[in-house]
Amino acid sequence: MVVGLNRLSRSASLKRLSLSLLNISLPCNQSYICVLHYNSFIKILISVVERLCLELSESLESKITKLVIKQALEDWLSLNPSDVVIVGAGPSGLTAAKYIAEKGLKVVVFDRRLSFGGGIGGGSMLFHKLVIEEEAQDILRDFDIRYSKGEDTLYVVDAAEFMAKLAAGAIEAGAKILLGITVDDVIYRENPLRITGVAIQWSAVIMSQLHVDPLLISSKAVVDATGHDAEILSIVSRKIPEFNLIVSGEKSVFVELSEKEVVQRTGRVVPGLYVTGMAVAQPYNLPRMGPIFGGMLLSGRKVAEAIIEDIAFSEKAATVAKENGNKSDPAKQNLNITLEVL
Ligand code: 48H
Repeated sequence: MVVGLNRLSRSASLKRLSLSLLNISLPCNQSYICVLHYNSFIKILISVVERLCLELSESLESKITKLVIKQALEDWLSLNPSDVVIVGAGPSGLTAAKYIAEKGLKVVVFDRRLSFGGGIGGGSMLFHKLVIEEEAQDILRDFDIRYSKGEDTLYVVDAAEFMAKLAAGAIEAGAKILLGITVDDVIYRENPLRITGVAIQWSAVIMSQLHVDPLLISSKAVVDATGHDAEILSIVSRKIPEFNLIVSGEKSVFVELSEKEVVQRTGRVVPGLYVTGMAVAQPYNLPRMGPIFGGMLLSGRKVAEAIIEDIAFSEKAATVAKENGNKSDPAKQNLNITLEVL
């Protein structure tokens, strides 16, 4: 009997559990036949209990799901509110994201597509090269993007490396890039009038034309980096007429003028809302420039500098206002007004 039980015994504790579960007590039968019966009976019991244990313990499938949801939710909770929401992960949006994030500000970039890079991936009429002017060479170096010398002051980059390294640079600086998310509206406040965040929706929901309410992300600054359509500016122009924002559209190609003017006009459009990249052409009726991307990089860096300065100023003003706490002082009142308008 003892020998028989030992031979079947895969795990003493499992066996005990099997027996106790079914409330079975071993009869004191010394016969070999009885041992054989016990043998098969206990084997079945063990396999039942093992199965039960397996089902009760956490499966790999459920662990995977738990990990994904838990960590995604942690990210989502931490990015609301954000310091800066950038709409569009094209060259201008990614450049802005890196320079803002490396100052320690919380930056999230939303792109409606499942990839970053915007118009870069298509290269120049699908040829995988893009041209960058000398003025933007230091930005290429900041992102560790390799380039080859072209003619005069023009350099050439490889499209795939360009988009991958812009995104890697932004991510390494601390920006969060979330793909497959469309910004389909803004949040605003009155008195003073300003943009205070965005409404977001899964692109898949929008594509399926289901009626699903969006979620809302608050931020100190929103950047329209949506390219040719300047989607966020168009929404604001259409839905909040109090801003008097006119989006007149871009003009036909004029490379030199466009590259210069896009950078010059980059910056704050209305309180809380900034524009960078190709979207700059829309409100200022500027020409487009074809496959030359230096202006996009310079514009991204410029909008970053403007936002960093504005946020630093408003934080400083808030500290001063708090420290003094004296609203009757006209100088401090001015400071408060400036703070609210930024
Ligand atoms: C979420 C959105 C939404 C939205 C759009 O077009 P992009 O590459 O933008 P830029 O300005 O950084 O670069 C422009 C450049 O690529 C270009 O087109 C040039 C230089 N053209 C010259 C010419 O003459 O043609 O990227 C914009 C990104 C895209 O990835 C969109 O998917 C995304 O924004 N996007 N994401 N919510 N509402 N709208």
